[in-house]
Amino acid sequence: MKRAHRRAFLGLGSNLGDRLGHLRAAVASLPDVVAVSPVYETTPVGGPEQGSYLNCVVELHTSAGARQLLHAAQACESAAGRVREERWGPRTLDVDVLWIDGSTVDEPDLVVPHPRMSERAFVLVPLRDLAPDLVAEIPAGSGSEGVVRIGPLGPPVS
Ligand code: GSY
Repeated sequence: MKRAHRRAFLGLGSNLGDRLGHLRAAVASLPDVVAVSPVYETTPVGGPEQGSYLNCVVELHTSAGARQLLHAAQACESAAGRVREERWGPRTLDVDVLWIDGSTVDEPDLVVPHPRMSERAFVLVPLRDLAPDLVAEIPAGSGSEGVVRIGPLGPPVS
């Protein structure tokens, strides 16, 4: 039976190389994107000392399941030349499956909704732009003072 289209959100972040270019290329290659939040420059959360991130959130209307979305996310990360070295360390591109309407997954390599999304202003602020119904508040201590709106993502540069 064909699966119905569901609303889903992915979080994107980059703090190495052509940060905006990595975000634009990922959004262009992801399936079923219906909306893209503004881009924010954000203070790194966790990990070693590292450069600031650009973050945004995309909304999909998709029949893809959580694992298919994880594979699409990992393909974007590979295309951006991501090398998995230090946990929480700097990266050309990070794409997280944040939330899928009506879907929960709890597996070693994939947890949906994303377990830390409600603690991270760099996710909550752009997510609220697209889905105010999902973000009741930005909690104090989530780093919102380090989240600065840059503007729209814009198209990939060919
Ligand atoms: O979890 C995504 C990668 N990441 C980020 C990020 O995207 N933005 C900010 N501000 N800090 C981060 N720390 C990690 S790890």
